[in-house]
Amino acid sequence: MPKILFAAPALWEEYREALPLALDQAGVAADLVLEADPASVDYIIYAPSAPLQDFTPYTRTKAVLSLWAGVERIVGNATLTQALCRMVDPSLTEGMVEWVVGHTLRHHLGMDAHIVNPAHRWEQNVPPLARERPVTVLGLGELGRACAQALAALNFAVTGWSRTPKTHAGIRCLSGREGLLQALTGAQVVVTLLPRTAETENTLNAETLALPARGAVVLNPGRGALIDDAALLAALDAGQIGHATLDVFRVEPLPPDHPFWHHPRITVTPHIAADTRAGSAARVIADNIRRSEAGAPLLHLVDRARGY
Ligand code: NDP
Ligand code: OXD
Repeated sequence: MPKILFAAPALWEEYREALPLALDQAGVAADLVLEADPASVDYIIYAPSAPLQDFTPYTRTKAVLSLWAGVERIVGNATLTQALCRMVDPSLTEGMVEWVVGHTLRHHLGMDAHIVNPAHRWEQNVPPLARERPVTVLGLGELGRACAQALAALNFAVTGWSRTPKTHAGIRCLSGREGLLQALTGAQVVVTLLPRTAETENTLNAETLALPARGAVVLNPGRGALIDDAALLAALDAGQIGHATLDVFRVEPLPPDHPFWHHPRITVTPHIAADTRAGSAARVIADNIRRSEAGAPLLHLVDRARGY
């Protein structure tokens, strides 16, 4: 019977019922523990809050299973030689699609002007149709692709950008440095859904923030480090960027004195764009353990060299 160490004690309350149920439903008889002799552990369930940082003694561990999609806080851990799997979960994707579509529609339809209209102005500013609104999604992975497809289904003129070339119906797909410049040029909404790696840091900077249409909106549910904070503030102050809705930050919780809290054209959401929900995440973990125990390849493996 495999031994599974749940190494994220702060999350145990959320998972204490969901995990045994999911393991049972997957047909996996396992010993699920909160503490164990490292040499006896077959699988580790991990979150960035986990106190466990030295994986050296976990000599028989077949996989470390992250409850988070983004793995930048573990992928560079030199003691981690075991396989690392990240979270890819339909509920997480669904949540991200809702956040991205919701915040895109807010700006597309100009909702703010009607929600806050103390002078009761009758101003008929009719928005263009979605098909006339170019939206660029940086990152065409599990989350970016689903968001791009949902926006395209609403008729937005969607461009997606990724590291390797892609083809997705209804989406103009670009890649590479030249592709980034093309993808950003003239965009009216830019969504950043890249992982944080050495290559993606400051993807939006003074140079690239100058490319979208004047007054464009930036939505960042990816990671704070994808954007150069000072360049974003300068672009907002200059009117080049009209609004930024930010869910993730270099430091979280966002410190109370951070200028993002106080800027009139920044909306802060507190890293809630897509939550990992225990019920569905437990099923993903249980299914991966079932596969591994049956000798099938693990799903959602992180490529350590790539960093995501
Ligand atoms: P994936 O790994 O599935 O996709 C990543 C995408 O980014 C891929 O299309 C990849 O390209 C592209 N990419 C990576 N590096 C580069 C690069 N150097 N240049 C161009 N494109 C690049 O990740 P997910 O879609 O599952 O998640 C994306 C991120 O979303 C996570 O890493 C995490 O940071 C964030 N996240 C935020 C949440 C929130 O609540 N705010 C919740 C969950 C995740 P290619 O396809 O060619 O490999
Ligand atoms: C994640 C996140 O990476 O919540 O899962 O940001």
